Amino acid sequence: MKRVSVLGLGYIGLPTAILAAQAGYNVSGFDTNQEKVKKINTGNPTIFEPEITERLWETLKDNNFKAYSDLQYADYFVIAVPTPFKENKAADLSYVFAAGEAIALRLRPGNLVILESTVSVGTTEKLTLQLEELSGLKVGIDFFVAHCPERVLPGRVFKELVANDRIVGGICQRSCELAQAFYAKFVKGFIHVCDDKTAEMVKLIENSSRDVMIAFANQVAGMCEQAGLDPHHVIELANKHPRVKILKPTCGVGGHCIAIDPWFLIETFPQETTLLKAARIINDTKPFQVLETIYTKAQELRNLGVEKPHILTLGLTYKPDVDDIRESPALKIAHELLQKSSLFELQVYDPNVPQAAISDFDFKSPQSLLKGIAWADMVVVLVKHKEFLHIKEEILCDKVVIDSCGLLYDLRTRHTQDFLEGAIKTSYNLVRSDP
Ligand code: SAJ
Repeated sequence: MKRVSVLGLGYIGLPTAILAAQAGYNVSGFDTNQEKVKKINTGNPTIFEPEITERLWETLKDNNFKAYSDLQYADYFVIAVPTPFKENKAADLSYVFAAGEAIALRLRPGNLVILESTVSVGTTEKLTLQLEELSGLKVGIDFFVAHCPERVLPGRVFKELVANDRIVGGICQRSCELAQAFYAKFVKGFIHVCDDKTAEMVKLIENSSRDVMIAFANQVAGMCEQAGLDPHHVIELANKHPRVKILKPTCGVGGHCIAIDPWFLIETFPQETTLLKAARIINDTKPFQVLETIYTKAQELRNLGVEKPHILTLGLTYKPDVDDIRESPALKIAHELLQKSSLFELQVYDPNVPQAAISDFDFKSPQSLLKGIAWADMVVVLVKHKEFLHIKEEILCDKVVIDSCGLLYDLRTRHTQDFLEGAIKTSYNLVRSDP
């Protein structure tokens, strides 16, 4: 049985390790966080992702997977460590090279090293040089390297790890073949082969293109608001055109990918990335625009005699239906509001985020969504979690509602559909009961 060692047991590394184990590899996971290693080995996945707990339990029970705080020997090393940016937005690749250092000490002839983390163009080559220097082995002869960027969407990881096409960027032809064979055991999507730099560029432009498209949606929202139009309705109608697919405006772009990866390109290609930079600025400004609207509406309430308006914000995560609050614009907005406690009372509600995850903040939360809404003068929808789609619009009618992500539009559309379906059913009954 081939051995796989996955470096970094986070949102990508752990599901990849579990899936590889379920596909028949003997997998060891490596993470520098000993607490995490302990938890994973006792069946606590430490992250929220559909199916993860059951799958982790199964692999532990079958002895196909175990986490370690020291790197194990393997046939395949898969690097899935974070690649954040520094204060000055330059890529911080230190975790990748720390992983390279650890692998070099365990590298054996025939091994394949796969870099899954998102990196600047040219990093796979630098990693290869580091491995050669530290191990004394020769790439293409003794060992092999490929960049195979992950492309899964948090919340759908186990589906997308299997179904999505993969890009395999080998440092040489043999590296491509080996990496292709490695993924073929669990990937049903097509595995496209190219060189390492092409794979790096592909990954970075995927996320940058999404950032640019979201910036466009956010600018559409700004124009519609000025014109007194509903941006969600306008976008839905524009998308009826066969070649238009505008994304959705929200309270900003968060997470650890879309808001970061364009900077890797801006750093490397400063002259060719003016559009990317503009998109970054538009999307980073969005939470402040939402805050401005909140302040204006709170002042209007004060003018009406509501001395300290009660504000309830809905959602803290970086996007709907996940528990992840990293780089979350919603959290940023709630945190800013918390600093203004002399101006209003704040409560925050997010069904997906456990209290422990936000213990650093002094947030107050209502006992339930309905109690929170009943308490509030103003409801600010920051994230459109599934749970909020069950809100009855009537209970919001005496509140100021600031809706940054189109919840109200969805509620109305659903009500209209219910109404139409009801009307169709009624007329059907009438026809049937007509003698
Ligand atoms: N967002 C909007 N409007 C939209 C869609 C998203 O404002 O119409 C916001 C979300 O609210 C969130 C941010 O963008 O704050 C990012 O969310 P996302 O769902 O677009 O993407 P991520 O960051 O969860 O995952 C992305 C995905 N990349 C692409 O869709 C091109 C995923 O496939 C990548 O694997 C992942 O980045 C990654 O790890 O790079």
